[in-house]
Amino acid sequence: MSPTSLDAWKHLEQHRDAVSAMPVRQLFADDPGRFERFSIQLDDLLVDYSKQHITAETMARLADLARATGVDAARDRMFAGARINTTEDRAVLHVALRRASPGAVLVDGRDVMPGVRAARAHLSQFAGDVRAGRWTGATGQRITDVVNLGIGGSDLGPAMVVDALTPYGREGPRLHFVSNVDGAHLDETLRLVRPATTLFIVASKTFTTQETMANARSARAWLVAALGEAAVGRHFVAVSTNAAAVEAFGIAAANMFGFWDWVGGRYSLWSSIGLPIALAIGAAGFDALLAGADDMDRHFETAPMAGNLPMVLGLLGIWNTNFLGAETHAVLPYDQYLRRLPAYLQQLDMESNGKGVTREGTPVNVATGPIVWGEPGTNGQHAFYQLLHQSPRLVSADFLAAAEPAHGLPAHHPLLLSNFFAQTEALMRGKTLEEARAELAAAGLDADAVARLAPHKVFPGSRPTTSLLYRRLDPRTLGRLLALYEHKVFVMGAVWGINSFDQWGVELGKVLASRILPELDAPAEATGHDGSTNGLINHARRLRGQ
Ligand code: G6Q
Repeated sequence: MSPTSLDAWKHLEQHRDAVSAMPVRQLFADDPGRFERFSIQLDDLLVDYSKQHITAETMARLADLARATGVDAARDRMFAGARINTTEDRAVLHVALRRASPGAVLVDGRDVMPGVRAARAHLSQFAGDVRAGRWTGATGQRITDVVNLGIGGSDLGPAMVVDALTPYGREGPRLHFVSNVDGAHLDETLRLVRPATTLFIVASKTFTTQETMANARSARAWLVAALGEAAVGRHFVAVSTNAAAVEAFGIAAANMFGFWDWVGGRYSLWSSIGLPIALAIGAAGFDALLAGADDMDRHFETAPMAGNLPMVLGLLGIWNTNFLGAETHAVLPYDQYLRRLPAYLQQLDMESNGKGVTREGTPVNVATGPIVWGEPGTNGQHAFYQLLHQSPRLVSADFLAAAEPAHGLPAHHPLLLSNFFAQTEALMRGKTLEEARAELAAAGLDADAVARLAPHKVFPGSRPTTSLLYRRLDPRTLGRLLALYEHKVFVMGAVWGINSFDQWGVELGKVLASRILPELDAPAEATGHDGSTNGLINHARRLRGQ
């Protein structure tokens, strides 16, 4: 059922006009307790959403919507291992991968936890062996470089985490991530490494993905050309759920790290797909990442609605997307180490919630998953922030920063933080025409110049932002943040009543590409598609000398 037919939804629509008429700066002036009211602190992690365009009534009505759409019950079904991914008939249990507390997690009556613990032990042991030089290449040399060959969920999570935790990985091997089927990606990476000291991880849940298999075959040929066929076993390991395909590729079962169909690709960095993370920062660091995520899971499971971070952020996402009309959501880390976070969240959010029908297959009738984008601050300030400040479009944004830097140039940090705080302040406050006029007059401009320039200096303000401020970007904090975003996406999907865990849109492209591939080198021109697609294939054939 579309949520738009619920009374709770209609009440929010009625409420919107009243709230929109009140600038957020006015709401701050009227309520000295606004920051305390609309911020949540979990240990050192502060989430301040008081600059959102909301009142206490907005939050109460959003909570009504969460109750009416059964978000609590949906969450409990996920944690209990129910098959909530109905179109693929699968449980959704990435939360089991980081679970620290004892006790069974059942899927169809079978406890998955012994398998989870065994897979984690295998991964820890191997990561330790490589890092300590006990696992060497075929010539006995230490592994200095690891190349992860995977795409989508088998790339974005580990690549982002390894980058984010760079200061924790200085003693481990160098990590490289090759995802694109464009040969440039693998070619340029292979120029940086040497066969005798390089380990390849073929990371693919299905072990059938065209891009990953093409990169794996080319990497294997490169290695064999230098060290011979017998070296493959020391230089290739696999992460997959498909043991038969892994063995067919020539990787022994002992060198395969498994996971399960109840781990979705974009939720898989907590599984063996996280092997590059453990190699980079060590098994203890990977465990700390999982522990941070587990902390957030417990919070999501138990905290009351008003103080529950994923609930609050998810409901604010619904408010901004469906009631205030924000079509896009910017992720703006004031943390260079989180430069890949926007790309990671793009997949997490847009692949999960970019859906048009409810779980029952009827139209949702409202916009779903926002378009997620972003860049680290302060770079974005000198590029696209102009639009955030003055365009008639409304963009919601998350700002993130650590209070303490993880790098060796602490004198830069106040510069970074002051920009973060100034931007959220400016986006919220804006500048009225009267203020712009007064400012220009005070600068000594004549009346004509004031009248001419003032409209260009007006900022609407009330641009909704959430600020996430934590002590330090360490593995545990990163785990908390990523689980927070996973559950925020869950809450939004549950309100819309959609299946956040399938990805039929991804599958369509995979099927069509494999149909076109042989046509590029076939003897005859392509005729079986629309005029444009035939034209493109045939032009490429001519340019390639066919
Ligand atoms: C993630 C998606 C998708 C997937 C890739 C790689 O949720 O399903 O991004 O992760 O298509 O798939 P394999 O791991 O099977 O190669």
